[in-house]
Amino acid sequence: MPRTAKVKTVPEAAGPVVEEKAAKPAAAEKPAAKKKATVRKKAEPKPVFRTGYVALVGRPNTGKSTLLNALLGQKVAIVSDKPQTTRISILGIKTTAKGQTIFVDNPGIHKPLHTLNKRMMNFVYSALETSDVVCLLIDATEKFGHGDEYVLEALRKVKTPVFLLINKVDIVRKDKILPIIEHYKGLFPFREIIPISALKGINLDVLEKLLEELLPVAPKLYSDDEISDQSERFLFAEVIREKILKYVTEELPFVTAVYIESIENKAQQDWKKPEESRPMTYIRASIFVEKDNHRKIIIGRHGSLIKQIGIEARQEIAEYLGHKVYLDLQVRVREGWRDSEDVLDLIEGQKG
Ligand SMILES: Nc1nc2c(ncn2[C@@H]2O[C@H](COP(=O)(O)OP(=O)(O)OP(=O)(O)O)[C@@H](O)[C@H]2O)c(=O)[nH]1
Ligand SMILES: [Mg+2]
Repeated sequence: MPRTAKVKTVPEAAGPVVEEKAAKPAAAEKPAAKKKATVRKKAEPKPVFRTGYVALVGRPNTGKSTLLNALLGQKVAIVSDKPQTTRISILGIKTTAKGQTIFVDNPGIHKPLHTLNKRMMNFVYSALETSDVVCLLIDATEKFGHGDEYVLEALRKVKTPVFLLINKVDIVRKDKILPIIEHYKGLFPFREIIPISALKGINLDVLEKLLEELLPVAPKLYSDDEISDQSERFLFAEVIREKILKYVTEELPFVTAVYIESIENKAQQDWKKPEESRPMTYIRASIFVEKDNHRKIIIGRHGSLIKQIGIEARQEIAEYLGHKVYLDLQVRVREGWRDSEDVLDLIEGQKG
């Protein structure tokens, strides 16, 4: 009697499945040790890949752009201590073996007075509508006020999960955090409430893990080396604006815009070794302000401020490009540019 094939099944956790091949009739019986056995690899669950959009929203100055940079481990968005720094939403793309999280850094939510601000708010509303998860950032050092009510109102229509991120916990006493959590719990059905510090990297690993779990199973939308959706031209304009914001106060941060007129890559001749030439980028940029006294402030005494802004912006752009940069800055008065669709189109158009 031929022996029938015998398939030994073992519980998955016990190890690989061993399948014996059909044995030959008894006449040709061989010692058991010589029987051929095929060892199959244990069936592993197919890894799931998750891809989705996470909107970072909140009042101005709550640390959205700082968080974006911290999550990516690289500066893609400019940061300043003045409100309304971010004017156009930008993407920060993080790709790992498990998924691709596309963070959307947005302008701060505020009541818009100019066309510029209305456009800024449109970026926020469209991010709220299209994201898979929304992260609302609040500043743990600030008291709850009308601005926060306005933000929560904007979130009422959101159908996706909303996380509350209580930022800047590195500079508040621990006993201040629990009352904030309790207060916000009563105001909105947040999916998660996480105290974080974007600046010091506190709890960002927890945040990332919870976010990734909520993203839909989907293939990546951007290649592994893509980290942002902004053009170099826009990035350079933003770097210049960041340096301006560092030095100006009052209405100046709000009335300043930067437009890159041209970027030219040229080779610079080395007079000692004329056969060798080094790359050099020439950037011409216009700084728009609304009044002549704004122009005077940005230029500074004997041109000292514009010089300092130029030095810092040039250094950062040169570091980014990895070669020398020549930066030509001109301050121009464009009265009422914040309500000029043409100027706003020009500035937005730089993003590419
Ligand atoms: N101490 C502390 N400061 C922070 C933290 N996160 C951000 N900041 C500071 O808060 C200020 C505002 O940061 P931004 O990242 O520009 O804030 P934002 O929300 O993007 O602001 P807008 O673009 O104007 O809406 C900067 O001075 C940051 O250095 C934090 O976790 N701790
Ligand atoms: Mg910002």
